[in-house]
Amino acid sequence: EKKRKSYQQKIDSNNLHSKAKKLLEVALEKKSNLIASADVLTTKELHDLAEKVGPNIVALKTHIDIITDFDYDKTIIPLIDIAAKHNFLLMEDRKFADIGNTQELQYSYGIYKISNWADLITSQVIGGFQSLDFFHNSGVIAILGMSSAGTLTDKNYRDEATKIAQSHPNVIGGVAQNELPEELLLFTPGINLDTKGDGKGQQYNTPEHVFRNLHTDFIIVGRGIYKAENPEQASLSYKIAGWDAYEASLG
Ligand code: 5IU
Repeated sequence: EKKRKSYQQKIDSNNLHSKAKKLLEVALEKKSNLIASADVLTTKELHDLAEKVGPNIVALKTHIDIITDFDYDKTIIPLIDIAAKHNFLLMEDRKFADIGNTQELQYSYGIYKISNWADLITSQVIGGFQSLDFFHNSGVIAILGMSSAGTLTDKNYRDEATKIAQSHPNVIGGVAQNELPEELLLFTPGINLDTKGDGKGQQYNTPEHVFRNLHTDFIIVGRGIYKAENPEQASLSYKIAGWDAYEASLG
């Protein structure tokens, strides 16, 4: 069986993006590879969740456009403070999918001003290599494959998308359900310890499965944590499951 690289080996590799380095350092410091997906609808829920799970995560993934009472000063400024306090990164799952010029505007303007605060952003690469040129302040995580049933990200698409991700200096990794070239960090959503699906197309695997078979670097967990009776405890369980699975995958 092919051996995976450790987080320390990845930190020591050449030309590492500063945000990838930071993420890997936080992982080693906190013994966590857990990213909590905060798919909640209010500023208060977002901040409460961030405070509860903060000690156990390397990053909090947001869909900032679903916050119904969004206000930059009330939503983002305290979130930045919570992230600093608990030492985690902010990852905006924006999934940009347009030409470079439009993405540049969406990244920095409007009410969300993502470039001000997001350490990491997700982007489709369907607009081609140059569409990623403007994401200067964040590490880009390219969408290469999806976890949902019937996704159009077939092998041909994934291979071509992966080539763009590998060659673009702004890209630190990809979201996928397959193993990636080892210079790209692999982020895997569709993780749940208790259920196989959500009846809306989502398909779940366990941390053990994705570390062993895909050599994942980071697991992304949404409802498994924020819908749990005790999100703090659930984040600890996923943190431990993720770290144990990582260590086991080192062989
Ligand atoms: N997400 C996926 N699958 C994907 C991609 C993104 O689930 O292939 I690309 C997002 C959607 C949601 C989170 O924000 O990850 C997973 O949430 P649940 O753990 O609640 O299913």
